[in-house]
Amino acid sequence: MYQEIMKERKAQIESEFSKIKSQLPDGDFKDIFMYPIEAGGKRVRPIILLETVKMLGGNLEEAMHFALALEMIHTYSLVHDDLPCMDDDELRRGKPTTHVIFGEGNAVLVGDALLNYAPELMIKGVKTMREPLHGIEAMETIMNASGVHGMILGQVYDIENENKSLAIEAVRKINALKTSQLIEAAFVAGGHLAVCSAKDIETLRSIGRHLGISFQIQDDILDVTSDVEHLGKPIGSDKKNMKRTYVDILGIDACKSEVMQRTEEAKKLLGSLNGDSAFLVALFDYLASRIS
Ligand code: GRG
Repeated sequence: MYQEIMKERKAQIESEFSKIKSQLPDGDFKDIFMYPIEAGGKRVRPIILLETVKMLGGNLEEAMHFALALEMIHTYSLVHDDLPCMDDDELRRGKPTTHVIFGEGNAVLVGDALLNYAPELMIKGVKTMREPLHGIEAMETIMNASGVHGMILGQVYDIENENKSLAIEAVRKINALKTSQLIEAAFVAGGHLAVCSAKDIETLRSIGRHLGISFQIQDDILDVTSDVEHLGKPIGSDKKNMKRTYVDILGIDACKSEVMQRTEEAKKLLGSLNGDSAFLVALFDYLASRIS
């Protein structure tokens, strides 16, 4: 059941991206722009947003604009993060990175274009909504989470601290911004779109925080235990980029146990919300044991 819904949601998201592609101006940039999106990815953030909306009884058609926008912002961050001036990585989502195929200039522009397309898409969504204010709140959530108070700030701290021997608190602070913010935004934006109460929004934020932190811890674990075929990106990249990780500081066993604890806490909080949470519970379990 979980696998089927996951497959169905991914297929829906891919099909919406194909529609977007068909509306782009003809020319080489159309394929360049779509390259990192079409390279694949788990689509975790848009699926969380859509399934949160579904669980809380919101409108899935309206939510799709926001889900696609979130995936575009996430994808831009990966394209820019892989650039030679940042992490300088050559493989992502199992394919050569955008700058490797199309050059650095194009990779910068693809990232810029994805980041610009996201609010264009959300504004289009808001205009069709019966209750546009909730759409604006969802959009505000996503844009704040990815900006100077969120993911970009996390990336700034990450660059500042490369090559430094950080304490666990600093690693937590960087990752709470760099990774957790977009995952939290998926839950909170979903909550706004489903018009839920302020109390439920805070519960969704806490769920997102637990899941976002455990997502990054799991990423750090996989960076030392997995392989390039499963991950679709080089392993050991944190060491190459001289970054302190949860695994360096806490060790693998403590990391695994924190992933489990946070996943259980997120499931407990989910249970306090109204609606059928079966799919999200299964998704949380998958994320805690993912191998890619
Ligand atoms: C360049 C502004 C800017 C930000 C970059 C997100 C990020 C900040 C860098 C990407 C590198 C990294 C390890 C980020 C941590 C978040 C993370 C684990 C991203 C990978 O997300 P997945 O596993 O990737 O969902 P797919 O490919 O499945 O979408």
